[in-house]
Parts: sequence; C-alpha cells; structure tokens
Amino acid sequence: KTIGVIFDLDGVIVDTAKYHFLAWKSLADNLDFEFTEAHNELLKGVSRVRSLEILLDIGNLELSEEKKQEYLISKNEHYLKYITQMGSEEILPGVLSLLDNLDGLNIEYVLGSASKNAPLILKQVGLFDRFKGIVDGNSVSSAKPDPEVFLIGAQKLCLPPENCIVFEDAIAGVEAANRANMTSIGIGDAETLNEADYNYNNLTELPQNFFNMFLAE
Ligand code: B16
Ligand code: MG
Repeated sequence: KTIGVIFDLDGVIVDTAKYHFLAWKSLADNLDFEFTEAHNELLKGVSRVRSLEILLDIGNLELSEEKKQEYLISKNEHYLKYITQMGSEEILPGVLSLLDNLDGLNIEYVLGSASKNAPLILKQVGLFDRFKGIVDGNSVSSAKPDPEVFLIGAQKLCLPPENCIVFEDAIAGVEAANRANMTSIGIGDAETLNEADYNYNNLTELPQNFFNMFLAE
C-alpha cells in the first residue's frame, strides 16, 4: 500500500528543547523561582501558550493576560536568538539517512510540529525544501494531544490517516498520532512513550527495512 510519514520537529529532527529550556529558565529566574531540566520535560510537544501556563503553575504564580502576552513575546525573542545560530550540524543522528531512505522508496513526508518557529528552524538546518509540506503551530487550532496537526499532515500527503506513520518524541504527540489512527513511533525513552506502536531510542536504531512491511501490506 501507499504510505506517508509525518515527522515531529523538536526531539526528532533537531533538539530545540535545550533552547526552549534556556529561554524559559531565564523567565523563571526573572520571576524568581526554580525551573529545572526535569520541569522542562513537561513542556515537550505542548504549545507555547500551554508551556507558559505549566511554567507559571510550577512557580505558583497567577498573572494578568497582559503580563502573559508580554512574557510569551519576550520568551520567543530570547529563543529566536538561539535558533538563528543553528546550522545543519544540529540535525539529529539518523535523520539524513532516514530521509534518503524514504526518497529512495518514493515515500513522501511532511512535518507535523507544535512550533510556530518550525519553518525557520528547518531553513536554518537546510531541510526546509525536502518536506512535501509543513504543518506547524500556525496552522492548527488545537494543540497535541489533539490529532488535528497530524490529520492536516495526512491531507497534505493525500493519504488516509491509517496509511501515515508518525515519528514523535513527546507523550502528547504519541497520543495525537494514536488518536488520529496512525502508526506511532516513539523516539526516546520507551517507558515514557509506552503508548507508541514502536519504540526506538533514536533514529539510528530504526531497522533499514522498517518500511518494507508497511509497503507490502
Ligand atoms: P514555539 P514539536 C514543540 O515542538 C516543542 O516540543 C515544545 O516544547 C514547544 O513549546 C512547542 O513546539 C511550541 O514551540 O514556541 O516555537 O511555537 O516537538 O511539536 O516539534
Ligand atoms: Mg517533539
């Protein structure tokens, strides 16, 4: 059968979580509470607005809408300082050979990310033109674990959801893929991502012939 692939961005193609962490941490420092790498795990895969809500919960703070808007803007400005320094050396191991493998098999792929900065990040690392389409935080009304981002991805691939395979590193993303009725592949800790159909620590672990069984169906 014809299959297509949908890639999450942060945690699958590149590790931008470390830059989100630095930017959120600096906001927490300014607001005078502790924000750790363990806390940062809670923000993976969720939208920018939701991230701020989680952060403020950690700091036990309630802020006006106006203040929140201000912090969302300053956090993103801070984050962009890191993003604009990124280059192709930041593409995670296994990504380029996987894309080459898909190209060789004529399997099309799109991006399905919560990030509003996804196009910029893909351009920075030189991968923008390789994707058939990009679904990002600007094109959805409901964030993961809502399946919307991946369902729009399937439309861009012109395929029914059952024919789509999703690579995700976040619990919310795996849930979104499952709810979309797609095959979910969890990249990262298998215990954390135990709802995924398949688990690999990183993309280099994906077997060479992984897609053949789907194509043969
Ligand atoms: P932005 P993904 C997600 O990317 C990140 O994992 C998450 O931590 C971030 O809050 C979200 O993008 C929004 O990012 O502030 O750039 O719009 O994993 O869905 O590719
Ligand atoms: Mg992710």
